[in-house]
Amino acid sequence: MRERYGVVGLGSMGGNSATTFYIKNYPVMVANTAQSDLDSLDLPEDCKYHILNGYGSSKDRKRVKQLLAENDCENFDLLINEIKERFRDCKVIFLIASSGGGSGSGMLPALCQRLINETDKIICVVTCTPDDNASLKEFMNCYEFFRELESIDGRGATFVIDNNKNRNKFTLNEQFACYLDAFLNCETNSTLGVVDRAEIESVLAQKGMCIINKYNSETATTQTVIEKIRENIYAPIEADGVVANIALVHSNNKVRLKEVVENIGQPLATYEGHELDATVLAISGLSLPYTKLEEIKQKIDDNKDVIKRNLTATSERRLTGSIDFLDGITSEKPKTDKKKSTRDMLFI
Ligand SMILES: Nc1nc2c(ncn2[C@@H]2O[C@H](COP(=O)(O)OP(=O)(O)OP(=O)(O)O)[C@@H](O)[C@H]2O)c(=O)[nH]1
Ligand SMILES: [Mg+2]
Repeated sequence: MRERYGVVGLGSMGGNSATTFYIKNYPVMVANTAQSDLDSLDLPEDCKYHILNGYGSSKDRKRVKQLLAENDCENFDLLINEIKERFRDCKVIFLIASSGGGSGSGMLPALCQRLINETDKIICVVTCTPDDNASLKEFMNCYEFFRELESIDGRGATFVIDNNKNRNKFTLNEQFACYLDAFLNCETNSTLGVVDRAEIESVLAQKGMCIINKYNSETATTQTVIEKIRENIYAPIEADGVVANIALVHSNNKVRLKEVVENIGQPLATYEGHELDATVLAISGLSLPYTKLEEIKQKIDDNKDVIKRNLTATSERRLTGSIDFLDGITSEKPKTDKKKSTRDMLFI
């Protein structure tokens, strides 16, 4: 089963998270511009991919894009081919990177776009938003990251871990891996009903934000399940009632799907399974965390003068013009032009 699900970790956060999936026996590859970051990971060398001529991006998303664009996108092509080759038997690829860093954040949307164009796999994204103590640069990176991601058509589920939810980032990685692994393994053979492989994958194929929680069978009740929809490791979900799929797999008879649905909003589809050793709830097709991103935008706006001064000092002026993008964000974007040039896909 696990061979169906490939994990690509980009940058430091991606590398750390991918390691937790490696331990759970998923096929894993990690890529980074910094060899030292790769060296720090407890993974076999053949899982590690160093981007040629890279030595870190120091929180500069543009730097990794330029590196991928050099020589007619040579590095970009090499990296994409490596991913396609390694995960050729996978049905779903999870791309993991922080939104606030340079390397992972700069690469992920571009790789997502190309994998959608060039494969028929479901491409899911796992990212994290910076905690409140992060630097302005991280908030700007985060905003740009979501702007690019949002414009990509045909992508699968996006998981957004909120780094404010735990001071220990490794705990967040482990919790997420535990929840996703539980969902990927939630196909039972109960006569009461199952969530089958096709249903699991249609939850993952859904564009928009996705959350997965796991509850042990002793404590899972309608109330605890509902509480954890909002108090968990993820960015806060929007209060707009937008939702596409709800999958609930029971381990006891104490959770009522109807009440869970009433709490979130009416989805297009619900799936219900039984007799798992833990209760698992997956919700996909949620809105991206626009309220959270709006707060981040506010933080950037409040510091505009500082940012402008710093950008002028380094004669880098692009970002001041491109930060207004969240306005009117709810409207559906036109279909991505599949004939875009490879370089365009780097969002340069
Ligand atoms: N949840 C989680 N967040 C992490 C982890 N490692 C780093 N972060 C967060 O990610 C952001 C920094 O991004 P990194 O992933 O370190 O950056 P990178 O992709 O390696 O890019 P550069 O080092 O800037 O080239 C910060 O907000 C960190 O708090 C991790 O293992 N888990
Ligand atoms: Mg790094």
